[in-house]
Order: sequence, then structure tokens, then C-alpha cells
Amino acid sequence: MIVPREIQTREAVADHYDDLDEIYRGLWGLDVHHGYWRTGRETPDEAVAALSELVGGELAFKTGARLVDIGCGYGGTARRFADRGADVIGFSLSQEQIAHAPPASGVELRCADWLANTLPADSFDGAYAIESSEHMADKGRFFDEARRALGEDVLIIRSNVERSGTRTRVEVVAAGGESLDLLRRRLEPPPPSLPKATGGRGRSGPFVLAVVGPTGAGKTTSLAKLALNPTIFGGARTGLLTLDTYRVAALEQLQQYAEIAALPLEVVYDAREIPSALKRLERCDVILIDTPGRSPRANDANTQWQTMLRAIAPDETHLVLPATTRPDMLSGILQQFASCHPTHLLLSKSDEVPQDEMLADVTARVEFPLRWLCDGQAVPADISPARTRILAALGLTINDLGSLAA
Ligand SMILES: Nc1nc2c(ncn2[C@@H]2O[C@H](COP(=O)(O)OP(=O)(O)OP(=O)(O)O)[C@@H](O)[C@H]2O)c(=O)[nH]1
Ligand SMILES: [Mg+2]
Repeated sequence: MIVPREIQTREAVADHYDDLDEIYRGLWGLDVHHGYWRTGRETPDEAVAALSELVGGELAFKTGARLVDIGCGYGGTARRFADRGADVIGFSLSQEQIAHAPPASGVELRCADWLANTLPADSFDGAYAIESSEHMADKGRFFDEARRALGEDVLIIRSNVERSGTRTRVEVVAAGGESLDLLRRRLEPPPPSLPKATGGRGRSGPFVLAVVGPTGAGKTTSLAKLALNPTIFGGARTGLLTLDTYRVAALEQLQQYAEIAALPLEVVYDAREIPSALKRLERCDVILIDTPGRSPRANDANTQWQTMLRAIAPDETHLVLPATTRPDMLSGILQQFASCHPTHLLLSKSDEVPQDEMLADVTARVEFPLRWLCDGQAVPADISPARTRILAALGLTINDLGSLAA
């Protein structure tokens, strides 16, 4: 957000755009804002569309979504979004701009001051402002009006003011009621009920939880924490089963944990061994299953262990992902493990991210509920409920979540 050095009155802003109307239209056409050049090869028209998309493209575009364009100019962006099904009300102080805006269905442009708009409260799904907030000196009012028009179910999650020299930039991250409800469901998955009366898949007996994930993600370490940390399954009788017979060291790693805690460990090499291994663990309350980390190119090996995992049909399958995973790799990883039918996300290595916001980013992109988070190499200490830390990363508290649940 740009803050001007000299504060302008609404009359001065209106006069500026009225006086320069012809020149601006000659220069920029009906989109009186600059563009966004992502590659540098875009035409000016493409760059203008890209800027509208960058600022407003994530707003609700279901048919009939009600949007406000704060500082609509000649309505170029409003018409673009109306073409995608939205109903847009735009505000401009310039009579010339409103007079020269071509009419379009789904678009209503008003020559009025946003800071004194008379819109009914709580009646819009989204608002955007492109190169206009700099004309409104009263930033508090600017946001108060947005809050009023959008309603209380929109929560401003984070706002960040950056100042360098004379420039000030305000970043605002907001979410609507629906997304917050989704967040609550993702961060408050129901706890596993132990011991099971009848299993999640119609089977009585131990609660079965598996970990899957990329090589070195922290599967075995996290599994050991789940088994050994008393805050996770309390005093439940726990058994371990591993499908990872690929690396000798991996097996030794798990054997050591099993020995330390005196837990039964079953090593399964072949699908035919599954029933007897599960039978030997049937008196446990919880069975934790480790799986190998194999290159996505090891097709046959991956098919083999994934087939065994499907035969076991765990109640929960946690996809273990390091919090340091590059966002552009997430969809590939999700595809790679889709056939394991993950039910939850387990974030590991959260101690390695420089900023907690990165945790929130991964959580937002992987749409599984998240119960635990690992934040270090120490077994069994470095595991905790994910909720508090993810909420803090979003600038929220547990109370915010509670009020959303209400
Ligand atoms: N910093 C940090 N390191 C971790 C965490 N969890 C695991 N590690 C480390 O990551 C490395 C790999 O951990 P493993 O548990 O063996 O990972 P894995 O997914 O089982 O590996 P493969 O079975 O070979 O695919 C080890 O050095 C662990 O100590 C964590 O939460 N934070
Ligand atoms: Mg492992």
C-alpha cells in the first residue's frame, strides 16, 4: 500500500482524474492502472489483466459473488470480474470516469467516496483496491469500511507494515468464514479413539496408524516419537510393524527404538506375512506402521510396499512432509502418495524453517487435517500438537478458533 507524502482531499483527487480524463484514456484506455509483467514478454493488455488477477483473482468467483471495487476507474477490472460471474459495485470520485465507463451486466459504478460509502453492512463477499488506497489518507477508515461491507465473518489474519525510507507498504491477509471453518476442521481432527470397539474400517482390534512420505522426510523418527512419547497415546499398548526392509540401517533404527521401549516389532517382507504379523500384534491398542522412503523412480518397489499397505488398510495414514518442502513440489509429492490414501498430514522438521509462516503455507496447500508437528531430532521429545503453532503462524490464537467453532 502506498502512503502519499502530501495528503490529498477528495476534491483534489476528483479534479485530478476529471482534468486528466482524456489524457489517461488516451494513454491507458479503460484500464487506468499499470500492469503486472511476470515474464516481461506480456503485451500491455495482458499485463493489465494480470494485475487485476494478482490483486483480485483469489476472491470468491462463484456466480453471483458480490464484490466491491474500491477505486474502480473506468470499471475495466470490474467488467473483467463480472465476466467471470461476479456482481461488482465500483467506487470512483471522478465523474468523468463514471461517465465514460461502458455499461456492463453485473457491474454498477458509483461516483462516490469509498470512505463515505452507504453500502449495507455485511453484504459483500470480497473487496479489492488497485492503485487507489494511496488517495485515501485515513487508512483506518479505509479498512473499517471494508470490514463493515464484508461483515464480521471475515477475519483479517495478518497485517504487516513495512517502512523503507518514505515508503510504507501494508500487507493484509484475510480469510472468509468458510475458509476459517475449514481451518478449524483441519487443525482439530477428532482424536483417535483407543482401543477400538469396532475399527474405523469395520474391524475390531488395534488402532492402526501408518506413516508414508518422501525419502528422509522423518517417517521413522516421527513414528518413534509417536510410540515413545507418553503425551501421544498415553499408556496404550503399542506395537510396531515395518514394511521398510530396503535399508539395513532403517531396520536397525526401528529395532533400537523397539528395544529401548520394549515394544513388539514385526518386520514384513511379503504380503503373505501380513495376517500373521497383525495377529501377533492383536493384543496391542495401537499399531504403528513404518514404510520405506524410495525414489519415485523405483516403481516396482513402491508398488510392492504400497500394495501391502493397502492390504493392511490403516485407520489413519499420515503423510510426513518436512516443513522445508518447496511449495512447487507439493502437488508432485501428493500424486506420488495418492495411492496410499493419506488421511492426515504430519509436518516434520518445523525447527528448520526460518519463519513460521512457511508452516502455514504448507498446511494451507496440503488439504489434510494435521494433528502433530515434529520440531527436532530428539526422540521422543520433539513432537507436539500442531494446532497452537500453526495458529500462531497465522497470527491467530486458540480463542479465535473457539469463536469460529461457535
Ligand atoms: N531437524 C529435524 N530433523 C529431523 C526431524 N525428524 C527427523 N529428522 C532427521 O531427518 C533425518 C531422516 O529421518 P528419518 O526418520 O530416518 O527419515 P525417514 O523418512 O524415515 O527416512 P527413510 O526411511 O530413509 O525414507 C534424520 O537425521 C533425523 O534425525 C525433525 O523434526 N527436525
Ligand atoms: Mg525410515
